[in-house]
Amino acid sequence: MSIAILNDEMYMRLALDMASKAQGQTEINPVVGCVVVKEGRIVGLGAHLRRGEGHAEVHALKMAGEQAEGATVYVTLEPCSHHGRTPPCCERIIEAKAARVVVACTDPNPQVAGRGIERIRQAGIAVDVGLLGEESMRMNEMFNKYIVTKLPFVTMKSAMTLDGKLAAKTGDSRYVSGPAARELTHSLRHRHMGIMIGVETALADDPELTTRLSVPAVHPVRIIVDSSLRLPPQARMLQDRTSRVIVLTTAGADEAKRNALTEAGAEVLACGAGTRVDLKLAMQELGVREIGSILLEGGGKLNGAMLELGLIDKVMIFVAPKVIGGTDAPGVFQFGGFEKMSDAIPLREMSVEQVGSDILISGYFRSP
Ligand code: AOF
Ligand code: ZN
Repeated sequence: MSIAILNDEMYMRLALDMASKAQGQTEINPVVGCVVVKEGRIVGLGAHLRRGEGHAEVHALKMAGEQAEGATVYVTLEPCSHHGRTPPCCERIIEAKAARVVVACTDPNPQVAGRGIERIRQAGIAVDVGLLGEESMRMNEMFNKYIVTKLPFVTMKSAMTLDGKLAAKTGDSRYVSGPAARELTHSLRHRHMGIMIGVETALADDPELTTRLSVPAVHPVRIIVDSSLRLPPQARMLQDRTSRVIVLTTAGADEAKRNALTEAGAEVLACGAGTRVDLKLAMQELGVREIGSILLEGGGKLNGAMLELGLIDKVMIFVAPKVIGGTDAPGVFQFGGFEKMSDAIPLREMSVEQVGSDILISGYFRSP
């Protein structure tokens, strides 16, 4: 094990580590970590663990008590300046008489947006901004989008063969990727507030769409795109009561089917009056219901429709080193497509890693 050098970066990394472990449990709130250091000793640690409960700085300063006076406060996000569910953290830091504050990145929340830092500086406390800022921003990419647009951040996760197929020509897809990739997928379910699939997948697999790991984890809200309400009220996801089920449909959907699904515990949401679900409107409706992030585990058609509408922020595609063939076997994105290669939608900020026996390609369709 390497010896960590005692410096600003080491303390900020500790704060970031604490924040990262809380990903998936703060709902639409960011993950934030805070470390208070006085005369070379850590005197306070804190993280924001749950929406509605204490912010990271409050926990860390409480632990530090009187030792916070003259201390350095490391925090992964700009201390808030607004009265939300908790009082402003910038005031708490000023009251504690800290000597210096090191902030990884500013808070994009329009209610904060630089005011927290400004307020602390006005009180005569030195503030340094930007240390490990990129990492902190990435960690809160879902929050960063939602807090500004009120639209969910959509991560599309898929697994394909070397020839780009989601399944065999028979529809069999158990399994494209190996156990390590599947384990990672369940961690992604824990980290997103919602999981979205199309009704075709729901009918073919009757999935539970829960988070299943070796330890207990948070289950996402299950969201099914179902224009003509073909989801049966007996579907497994409507039996287990582990988390909500939202069925996105159209205004013209059959009333009796709607009632049957509602009776079975689903929330049925009409999105648009056309024959297909208006996916843009659906994202707005889910945003209004405070679903700040969605893991899209769609079939090729739903992935294609979401992509064409520019509704996918991030992709994570596992490529399994095997070929299944089949001219009609479904591909990862099914849509009309473009005439020229120069019109192809580029993946930005791509990263590649090996996960078990598979390759994971991640990147963004829009600027993060
Ligand atoms: C901080 N430290 O640990 C967090 C912050 O509903 P509330 O009162 O919890 O406020 C949520 C907002 O506060 C959130 O949108 C973000 O701007 C900020 N989160 N700020 O100083 C923290 N979690
Ligand atoms: Zn705060």
